[in-house]
Amino acid sequence: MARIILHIDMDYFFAQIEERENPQFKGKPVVVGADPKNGKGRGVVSTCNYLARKYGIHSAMPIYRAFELCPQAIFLPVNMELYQKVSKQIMEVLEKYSASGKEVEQTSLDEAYLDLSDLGATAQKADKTDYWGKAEKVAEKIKEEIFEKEKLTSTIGIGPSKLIAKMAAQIKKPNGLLIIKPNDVESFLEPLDIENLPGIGPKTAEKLMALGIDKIKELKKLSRKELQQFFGKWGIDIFEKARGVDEKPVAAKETIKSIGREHTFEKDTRDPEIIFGRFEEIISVVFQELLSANFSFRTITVICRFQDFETHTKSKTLPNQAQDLKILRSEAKKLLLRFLIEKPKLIRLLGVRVSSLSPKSVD
Ligand code: TTP
Ligand code: MG
Ligand code: MG
Repeated sequence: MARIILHIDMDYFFAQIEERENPQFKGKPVVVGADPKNGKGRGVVSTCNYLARKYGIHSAMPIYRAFELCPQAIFLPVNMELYQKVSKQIMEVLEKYSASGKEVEQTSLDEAYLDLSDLGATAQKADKTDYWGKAEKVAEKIKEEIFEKEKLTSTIGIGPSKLIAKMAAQIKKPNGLLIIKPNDVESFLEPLDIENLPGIGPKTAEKLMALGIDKIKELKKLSRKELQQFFGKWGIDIFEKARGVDEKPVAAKETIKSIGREHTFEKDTRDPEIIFGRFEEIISVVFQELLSANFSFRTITVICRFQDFETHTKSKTLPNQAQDLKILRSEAKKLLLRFLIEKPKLIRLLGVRVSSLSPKSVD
């Protein structure tokens, strides 16, 4: 029987919380991130509201650029403590909707998957009516409850896999809800742009466009072998995703094996300021997620993909469990430095992962 997977992602999360806290911002462009310092600021945009997006502002854009595009926007610093608290409260709502409280997989501060397959099992026994319709009702209730409790809007996608659920949510933003049943997967995917497929970023898209491929329908004309020749093992992943194939289970908190974050640079780079600036951000996001999940780690892994897609990882395992940002930062940096020294190539993607996790005991 098909699984029923729900994906929820909060709308313009940090910025929406700021709007809620400051009703006077309603109707104005709001940008959360580094201080723009009148156009001289360093650092990047964390996120912005949809009004600011109309000016072309988006996450990860240099803050000075956001200032150029819309100097009259309201620029705010990141209040991570508040966003974490709200995130926790939202996850608590979601847990109520999972049969055992265990089927919730939180994948970032504002994002989670919920496995609702149980609904199918019980619905089938009781009546043969549409259990996808029941899932839709659950989604409506979740959106309503979060809105009532937190005064925040969210978008939900439901599908037979994590991939389809996430894509459904992504294209219905903001404040949307979209259900893709197993029989509709093909017609949902085919007309979409290749860039809608998670994992296909601007660079991969560019290569595919050069072959005249811009829609998923066309991407499906490439064989598994051809894609593998172009992109290596990753090509097989693309082949399967283009057909909606994704067997990954929803992994509840207890089974989380690692917490990690990756970033693909807009342009391949060796610029130490860009590399270390971004690296620092990745580390702090990973650490924040570790804290929200209240885990300690023992192993630190740094992932580095070079210009030519060659991808390497380096790991360090500590003698003891730790939940310490300084340790994470210094060990991760040592690993990164080794990459920089060993390979003189431009860097395309950087990632940091912590693993050998264990729940942090209260002390
Ligand atoms: P997203 O869910 O990617 O973005 P969003 O919630 O702001 O907007 P939407 O989902 O409506 O498109 O990220 C969630 C939060 O994570 C976001 O509010 C801020 C933070 N974030 C960063 O700090 N840097 C980033 O590059 C991204 C993508 C997100
Ligand atoms: Mg979001
Ligand atoms: Mg998100």
